[in-house]
Parts: sequence; structure tokens; C-alpha cells
Amino acid sequence: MTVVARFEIRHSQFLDPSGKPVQPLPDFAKDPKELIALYRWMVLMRTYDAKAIALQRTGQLGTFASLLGKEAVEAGTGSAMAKDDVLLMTYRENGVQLMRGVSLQELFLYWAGDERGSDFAGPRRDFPISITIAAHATHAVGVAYAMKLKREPRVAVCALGDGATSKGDFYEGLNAAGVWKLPLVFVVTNNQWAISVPRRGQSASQTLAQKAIAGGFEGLQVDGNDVIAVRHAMDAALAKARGGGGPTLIEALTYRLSDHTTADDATRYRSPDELAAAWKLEPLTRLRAYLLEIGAWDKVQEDALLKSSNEQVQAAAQAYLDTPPPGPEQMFDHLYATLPSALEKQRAAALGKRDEREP
Ligand SMILES: Cc1ncc(C[n+]2csc(CCOP(=O)(O)OP(=O)(O)O)c2C)c(N)n1
Ligand SMILES: [Mg+2]
Repeated sequence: MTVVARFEIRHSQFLDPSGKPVQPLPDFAKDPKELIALYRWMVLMRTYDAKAIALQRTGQLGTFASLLGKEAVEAGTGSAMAKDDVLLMTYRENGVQLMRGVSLQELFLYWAGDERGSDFAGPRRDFPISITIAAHATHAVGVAYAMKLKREPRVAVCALGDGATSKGDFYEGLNAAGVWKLPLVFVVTNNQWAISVPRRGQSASQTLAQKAIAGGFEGLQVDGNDVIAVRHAMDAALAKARGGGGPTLIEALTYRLSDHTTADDATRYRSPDELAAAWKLEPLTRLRAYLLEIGAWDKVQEDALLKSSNEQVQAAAQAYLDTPPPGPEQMFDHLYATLPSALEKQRAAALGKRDEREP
């Protein structure tokens, strides 16, 4: 017998949970300003997250999916992407969306069920949030295929969860991305849970990263609580894709510190000990510890940042609350470039207008 295939999956980490470097930092991370910028985003994400939950709990927002604990995956992904790249994401990637120019107010609108929240003014070519698990993996293939066909140096980034990697759409996406060598990066946030299904019940695959091997391209694992590791892996994957080197799958290991959504109660299916252990690994503490250690950050800056993030989020929440509710025509306005005539009639009816063509 001969061995016909062999592979290995690498895991990378730069800062350990206490914020100590475990290996020399990549070039971008040698500049404290870069790391402070990432830290600022992460604090803003967490502030937004807490406000969204507070709004939901007081009946002022719909069901919300928290990104608590995955701020490093968000900041590492968002900071590495170029403006012209295209993001295709789930409901738990509001942080990357923010970094790409979706406003806080638009995000609140989205979670209020207002279609205008998906019609964001900033990254017009980014896709709307895919609630349908893994469906956007196939859309991402289409986007990346178009980029390749047009010979544009752009990359599609498909962000999804550990649970999504069990879906047929995901495997189809992987397969097409590999065989067509597409400029596509899959960022899998492995937060250990898919609602109440734990990672061990999700897949017998030793890592989720190795699913890329069957697609014929590189898969790797990073510490998803270490923003430097995420950013570093994203930089390399995006550069490779832009240069014609094809897709990459990055599995970012982190933990969902929140309930699945505000409609869930995770205490019913996971232990407080597991949650407490995960809090010890969370991403903000470790980056802050490193910045404090190298003298690039202090308590005065920290307090000022918390204050300004809070003010920014409060102002956006107020602007959202002050937004007049959508009219009934809105349900027709975001599905088609040109509304089919049958729906035009219904739209007019919704607005209380008589259709002139009717007798
Ligand atoms: C096709 C499809 N099936 C089922 C659901 C219901 N659902 C919503 S979230 C979720 C779990 C997703 O888990 P994961 O991919 O790990 O993402 P996470 O929520 O942990 O970020 C499921 C099954 C859905 N939205 N779409
Ligand atoms: Mg998950």
C-alpha cells in the first residue's frame, strides 16, 4: 500500500490569553497605532452589542444575535479587507459590517426588521445578511467567479459559522471555489455552538479547517480570540486570492459568550463552568493587556474610549429610535431592481392608491 494523500493543519496564535507574545509579531502588529485602531473597533463592537441587547430587552428592537466574544474575528477580517472586496455574511458579522462602513443606525434598523437596514449606504456591493445558514457560500462562489472572469483584483469573503460547515451549500461552495481556483476566502467562526448543538455533535472532522483539503485548497486554524492571528491569516489569504492563488479557508477558534440570540437561553444546555472558562480567553482583555504592557495604552485612554464609544452608540440608537417607521410600500421596494407589474398593483394598493387600470 502507498500513501496517496497527506495533509496537515496549522494553528496560529501570537498573543496568549494573558496578552504575552508567543512568537515574533508580524510587521503590521509592530506598530502600536495599528493595534490601537483594532482595539478601538473591538470596543465599539462590544458597546454596540450591549446596547442592542438592552434595546431588545426593553421592547425597542427585534430578536438580536450577539457577537460577544468574536470581536477579534470581526476586527481581523474587517481591517484586512479592501474596500472593493465583497463581504457575504451571516447575522453575527455586524462588526465587520461596521468596519466596512455600514452605520450603527442601519444595523439597529436591520434588527428592527426594517429593510432599510439592509439597504446600507456604505459598502453597496456587500451582500445583505444571510439568515439562511450557508446559502451565501454558493452566492460567494458566484461573486468570486465574476471577479475572476473580469480579471479584477478583488476578493469575496464568505463569513459563516461552525454549524454552517455541515451544510450542503457549504460543501458545494468549497468544491466550486477549489476547482475554479476562485478569489474567495471562507472565514469560519468556530464559536463551539450552533444554537444548542455543540461542536463535537456538529462534525466528526478533527478540525473544520481541513474541510478545505477536500476542496483542493489550503485550510488553516487561528486563535480567533487573538486579533493579530486573525488579521495575519486574512492578510495572507487575501493576498494569495488577489494574486490568482485561489481560495483559503480560515477556521477561527473562539466562543459564543452570549446566548444564540435574544430568543435563546443558553443556560438550558451549557454549563456555567464552560462559559466561565471561555471568558478567560476573550479577545479584548488580551489585546488591552499587551498594549498596557508595552506602554501604548493607559487608564485615561481606556476611560476616554469607553466614553466616546458609548456616546457614539447612544447617538446612533437615538437616531434609529427617531427614524419614522417604514411605510407599507417598503416590503415591495427591496426585492427587485424592477418591480413585476403584478406587484406594482399590490404596492399601489398597500399605499391606498386606486389602480387606474382597474375598472
Ligand atoms: C438553512 C437553515 N437551517 C436552519 C436555520 C436555523 N438556524 C439559525 S442559526 C443556526 C445555527 C448556526 O450555527 P453556526 O453556523 O455555528 O453559527 P452561529 O449561530 O454559531 O454564529 C440554525 C440552525 C437557518 N437559519 N437556516
Ligand atoms: Mg457556531
